[in-house]
Amino acid sequence: MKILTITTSPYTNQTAGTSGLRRKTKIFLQKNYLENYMQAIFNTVNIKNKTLVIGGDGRFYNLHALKIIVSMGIANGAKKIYIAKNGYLSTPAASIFIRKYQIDYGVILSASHNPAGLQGDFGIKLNESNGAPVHINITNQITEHTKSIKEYLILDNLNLDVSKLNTFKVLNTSIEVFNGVIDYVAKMQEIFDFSSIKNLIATKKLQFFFNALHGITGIYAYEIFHKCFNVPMENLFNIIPQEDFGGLIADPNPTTVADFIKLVKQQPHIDLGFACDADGDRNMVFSHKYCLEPSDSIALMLEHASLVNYYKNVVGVARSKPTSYALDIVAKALGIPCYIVPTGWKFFANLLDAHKITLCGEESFGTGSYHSREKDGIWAVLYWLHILAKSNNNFDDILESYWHKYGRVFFARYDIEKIAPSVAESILQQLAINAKAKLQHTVLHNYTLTNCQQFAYHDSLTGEVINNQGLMLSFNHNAEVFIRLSGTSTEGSTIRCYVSKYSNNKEDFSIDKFQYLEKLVDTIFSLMPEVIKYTFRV
Ligand code: VG1
Ligand code: CO
Repeated sequence: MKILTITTSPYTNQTAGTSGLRRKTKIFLQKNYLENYMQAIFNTVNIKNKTLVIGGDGRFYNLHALKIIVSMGIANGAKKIYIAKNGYLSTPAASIFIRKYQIDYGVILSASHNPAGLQGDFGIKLNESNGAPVHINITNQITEHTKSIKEYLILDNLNLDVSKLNTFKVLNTSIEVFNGVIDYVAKMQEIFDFSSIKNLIATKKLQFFFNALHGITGIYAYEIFHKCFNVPMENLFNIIPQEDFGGLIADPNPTTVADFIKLVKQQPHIDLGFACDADGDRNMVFSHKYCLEPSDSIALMLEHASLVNYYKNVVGVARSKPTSYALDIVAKALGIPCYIVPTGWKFFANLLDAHKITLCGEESFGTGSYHSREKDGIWAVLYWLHILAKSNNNFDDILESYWHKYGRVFFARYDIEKIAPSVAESILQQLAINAKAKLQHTVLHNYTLTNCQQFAYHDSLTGEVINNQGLMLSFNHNAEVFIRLSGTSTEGSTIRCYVSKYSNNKEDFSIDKFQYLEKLVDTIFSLMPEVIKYTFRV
């Protein structure tokens, strides 16, 4: 077996976004595109004598990419490479595995909730030894390396079968094909009371449908929901991972899984529906009556944390800036600090490492905790099942009594997609100018703009200041809007517009959120009239 040094030339578009390098699959299929990026990673983090774990969400190109990366890892002198069987490893399971076995780096092959297949997207995420996405400084160094890359190292003709558990050695590198489910399930058993949940289901106090949308969570759902809790197979949907997610959009939100929500509503014996995204770090929870707002989910997890032994002592909580301030309200009532960070899980990871927080979440259907350094979809489902097993109330009662106690923060996100990047920039610049001109004036519908400023994050741990993370607009009537550019889109730019308004009037609680927010949405869009033609609500 020979190590080859292959001459290459740089690509100019290898800058990672919110969560790794995400591009159209066809871009990744260009000559040496993947190899260049991986060598830039290995040049930055120097994998020689280090350990690496690799796996992904099962999308198209995963196995091919996995073989290239393992061949390059060996050629670059890795001490040991752990490969998930069939290449199947969820993002949170990767994080838990890295932490458990003190592995130096993790490569996760996924573009998360983005569509898969030849016409879809592919992506690479790099995590470090704490299990979290690598620090921005490392990502920036990798990008710098991609600009001047001239050659890469690769082992010629590696014979690799990842369909069976196995250990063997290639040159100086040990290879272990491992089961990507076992350690994850063990972690969940450590946190949650499996026998209470099993009993909840056996006594028919709660029946649910779960939808893996043909992403990676099916393999975890089968092991936990079916094998540990005896949930019938017919309650588990799309649990076989498929390269194109069976044509589904593996991004659970009320719009994309509308058919699944309809299906659950047609079954009187089914109480709840759950779904996860392709790489298993997002979750969605709904009943016949309500779709749980992720901003409420994290607030409720905090409120009921005392029901979970593992979370008896919550030291603090955190949310991303776009997420509604429902969490702040509960944290304040409990006397617990609440941190507000920019979008992207790496910011939570720093706070988790420093033991400043125990639970954290974002509006984009992601919640997580100290147990991992990534958000965790199946964990969130289990958290809800555990709460329901330990409490005397059903899901709707829990949600309604929480609104009655604290008030409800109505929240919605509007995505303005596929805009030419220069147009998106100019829309945001113009918005800032329009907003400044309207400051302290009524904009529309009795909404007065009371404050407008860029969100800057002051990292209390490192002293770093990260500027320009989005535009914050405050209005009277307890209304807020936050606007930023997405860092995960692969087709033009996406502007995300997050709208929220608080009410403690009980009569309001049952109103549809889009109806409740309609006038506020009109108001904000009157400050950026160009976007109306693109808008998509989540
Ligand atoms: C989106 C979400 C963000 C999330 C990120 C990664 O980023 O808004 O909350 O952390 O995706 O999630 P952006 O930059 O497009 O808004 V995932 O499930 O891709 O790993
Ligand atoms: Co994801």
